[in-house]
Amino acid sequence: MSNRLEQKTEMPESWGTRDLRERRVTVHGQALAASVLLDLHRSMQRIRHTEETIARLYPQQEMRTPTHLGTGQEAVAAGVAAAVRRDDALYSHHRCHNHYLACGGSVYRLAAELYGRVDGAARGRGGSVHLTDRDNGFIVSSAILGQTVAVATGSALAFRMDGVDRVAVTFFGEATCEEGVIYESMNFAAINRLPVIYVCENNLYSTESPLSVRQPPGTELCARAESFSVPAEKVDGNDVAAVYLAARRAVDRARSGAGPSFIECMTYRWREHVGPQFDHDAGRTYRTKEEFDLWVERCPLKQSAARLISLGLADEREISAWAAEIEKEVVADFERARRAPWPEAGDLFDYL
Ligand SMILES: Cc1ncc(C[n+]2csc(CCOP(=O)(O)OP(=O)(O)O)c2C)c(N)n1
Ligand SMILES: [Mg+2]
Repeated sequence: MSNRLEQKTEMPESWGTRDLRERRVTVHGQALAASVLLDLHRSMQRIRHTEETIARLYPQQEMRTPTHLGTGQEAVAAGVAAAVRRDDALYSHHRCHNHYLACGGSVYRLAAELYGRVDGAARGRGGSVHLTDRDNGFIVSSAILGQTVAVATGSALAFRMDGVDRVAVTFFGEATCEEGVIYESMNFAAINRLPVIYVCENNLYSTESPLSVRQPPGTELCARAESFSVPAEKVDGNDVAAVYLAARRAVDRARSGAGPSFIECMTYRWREHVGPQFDHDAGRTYRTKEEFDLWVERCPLKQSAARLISLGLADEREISAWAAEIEKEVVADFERARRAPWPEAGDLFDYL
């Protein structure tokens, strides 16, 4: 069975002609179908517009859940989710909307979860950090750092014991590399050649603490993974095609029985750690405006759009039209979710 992108059968008509989509292009020395780049871009647009809609509506105080937005980090989720199959198992952490959406999670069910409604991804009981969409392979996210690293490793062990060729993927922030559980997990996965992929989103900060106060100078997280004989790759986490290609290599390795991989994606969170504001608007100075501006300049969507244009796969007008179409759908989903019913009080103890 092919990966998520190659599995797709329907192609929206507004999204390039069949001839265009089937054209082969070369990116980072690899031949790819144009459809892959187009779909990766659309996936990031869907994430971006959903997160921006949350940021706009959050101050209305109707989403009563702490919310960690992933604006600026879309390429990691989109690139990795596209490289796996729908029957693989993906796990995430507190900054999970991007991963849930990239797996194909419904915007409406995410919005309903944030509003605490019964149609929410976790029936309105979990809030922003506890999403699930098993039909799309998004098993669960958890706010306890490192927890899903161990659980994903256990999933990979189950796949091995069942003799199936499924793979497990776990996303985590670089602060999880300061916890013991990841090293126990990688060690166990390496010894047992488990089909698990550790995806580290290195956005340089853990809440408001920079790497310099958390890791010794010269730390290379890939070297730590390699010390357990886990093949590791550091990629530009704002380049969606680079992430996709690295994830595909790791997935091929896992599925062929060659064991775990570690991918470190260098990226940056645009908004505050938790909540919709920008740090400098809130008067916080733990990051400089210059650093922020530099990373905004490296926007994953901007880079991807420039690539589509330079390869002749789309022009600016088309890309804006796709964005407008997606935004309209997202806004409609949020409006519908806001009007959805609350869970019944009598059901409170169900599903425990
Ligand atoms: C075991 C554990 N310790 C501490 C926390 C509190 N906490 C929540 S998010 C966070 C920062 C995590 O940083 P990182 O893993 O780099 O992810 P990012 O927020 O940058 O995406 C911390 C310390 C927690 N949720 N779980
Ligand atoms: Mg971080």
